[in-house]
Amino acid sequence: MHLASSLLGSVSNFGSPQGVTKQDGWNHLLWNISFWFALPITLLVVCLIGYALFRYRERPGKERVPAQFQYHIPIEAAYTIIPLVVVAVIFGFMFNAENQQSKSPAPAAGNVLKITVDGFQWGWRFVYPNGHAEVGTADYTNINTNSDLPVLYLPANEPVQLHLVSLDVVHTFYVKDFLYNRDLIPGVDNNVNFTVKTPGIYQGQCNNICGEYHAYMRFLVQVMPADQYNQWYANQPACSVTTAGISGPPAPGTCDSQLSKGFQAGL
Ligand SMILES: [Cu+2]
Repeated sequence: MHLASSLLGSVSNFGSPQGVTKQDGWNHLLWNISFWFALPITLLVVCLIGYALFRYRERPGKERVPAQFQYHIPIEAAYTIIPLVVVAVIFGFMFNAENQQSKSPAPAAGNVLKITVDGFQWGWRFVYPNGHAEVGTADYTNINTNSDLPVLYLPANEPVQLHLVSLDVVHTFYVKDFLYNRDLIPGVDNNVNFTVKTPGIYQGQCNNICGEYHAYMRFLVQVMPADQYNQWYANQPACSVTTAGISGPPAPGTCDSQLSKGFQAGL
């Protein structure tokens, strides 16, 4: 029953997750628009291939060289201009979706929760405003368990800003249900702003091949109602560290180093 309903859900979204943030509507729209462009083009191409395969199949006793044409200007113009227009239109929607998604929360949104996300080979560290850190390194022996992944705890229905910092190579913060990802690039300040509407546990992962154990660079996002989140946060002492994973935690830094970019993973 659950499988059937989730299958139905993904069919009605053309295979996309539903999305759980306030900002993902633009990406959802982009996905749907791309689908409606792709559908007729796919049908046209498949039908033409099918027609050519059938109409010009080899038949015994019918050996002939097909008629030879070249320089058919109207056809060449059409198959150049139409794809350019399609790509330009989709690019416009993509440009808009990215701009909308990247907009910072309006100043009126008040106190935005700011969390620093450090990515390193191969794990994550989430640092909260009081210096509390959730750190996890890959469990190189088991890719199938979620029980020892680092967890990013977030309040639902409150604006959140993640400051994405790479401690070594390029990584990508990707949560499928947010319909979004953004790179962590050494030396580049990347921020991502969103408000998650639906409490729940979501899977995240690095989405950029970043070395031998890239595939193990996973994390969880646990989104809680605001009061539950506040209770959790109140129980995290300033500068405390919670670790996950089995390959040993990064060397504990001072609170200042935890809050700075210079933190070394120490693996
Ligand atoms: Cu990575």
